[in-house]
Amino acid sequence: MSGIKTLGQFIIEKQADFSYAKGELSRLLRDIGIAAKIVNREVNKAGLVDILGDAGTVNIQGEGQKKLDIFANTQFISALTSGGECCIVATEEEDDFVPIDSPVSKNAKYIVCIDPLDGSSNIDVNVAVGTIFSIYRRKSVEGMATLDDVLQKGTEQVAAGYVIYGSSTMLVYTTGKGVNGFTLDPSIGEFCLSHPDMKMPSDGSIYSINEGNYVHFPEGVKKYIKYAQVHDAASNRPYTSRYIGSMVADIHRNLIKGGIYIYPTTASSPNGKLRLLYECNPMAFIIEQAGGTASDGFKRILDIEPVELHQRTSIFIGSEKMVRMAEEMMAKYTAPVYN
Ligand code: P6P
Repeated sequence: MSGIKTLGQFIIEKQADFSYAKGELSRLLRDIGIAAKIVNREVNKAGLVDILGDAGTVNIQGEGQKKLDIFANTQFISALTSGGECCIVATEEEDDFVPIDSPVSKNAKYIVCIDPLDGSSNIDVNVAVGTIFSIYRRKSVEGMATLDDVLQKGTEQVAAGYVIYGSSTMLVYTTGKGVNGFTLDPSIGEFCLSHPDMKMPSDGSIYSINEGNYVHFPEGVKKYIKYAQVHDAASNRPYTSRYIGSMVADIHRNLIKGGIYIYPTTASSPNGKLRLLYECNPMAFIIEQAGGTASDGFKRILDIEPVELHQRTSIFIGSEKMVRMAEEMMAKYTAPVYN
């Protein structure tokens, strides 16, 4: 194992960065890593076992749940329950938050918000999907944690990460001191440090947006798309359009190559489609820690005050210069609408 640094070794090593740390956050990250390996095993053999397709149920988002959505949700809640470091799980796949009411967990100090399997509609066609998670410290000091412990601004996150189940499986996370990426080595069953200190290029030439919704985009987004398509060699335009339909995969590629991912308001999603607590806040924390930026077109994502569990928001996230240009066009052509 010379030269290999596993996720577990890295977490323990970095624990020393936090004088208050007594190991709970380290164990919580370990628990998430274990569940991710179990989900990875099922994602990788989807098609060989009866885990593809629809579960025949609909989540609170009104989205048909895939069998793997349910499986992933169950695995992460189970790992967090048995790990004992989390007192509440807020997940895309449950209508309400899930109190972890075991003798050990109910006094645990951490809250986890999670999208267990983002982009799962891509599973049946073998396209990369992901898990997104966000970790907060509970605000209440005793008794059962409540929704008030969950509804915290993104600036309050103590950690955030994602797992991308793609050509290889990676776990990328931050605890507020930079971003590090770990690639799963199936031969030893460990996530191994492969992308230390990840930095997002300050500019890029990839834009990721579902242009099928163009007609209903805010005027500022339409102007940005046309800006991206102008031929101007000096500014490396026209940009390249890359949209996978899996937020984790699109943002992971843009984190490495530079780029911008935009999911604005549309006719079917007048408040934006992506969820603040377990998609936008964690991805915004990670991208900011890597040197990028994330807003709703007007306001920093991490400063948005959550008022409900499955609250949605527009998101403009990626390379600083690209997001700023898109924000300039939103300011010039689109008035902010906050319901
Ligand atoms: P659309 C997947 O459902 C997701 O939440 C993101 O991962 C993805 O980027 C987006 O929605 C795709 O949405 O409307 O373009 O299919």
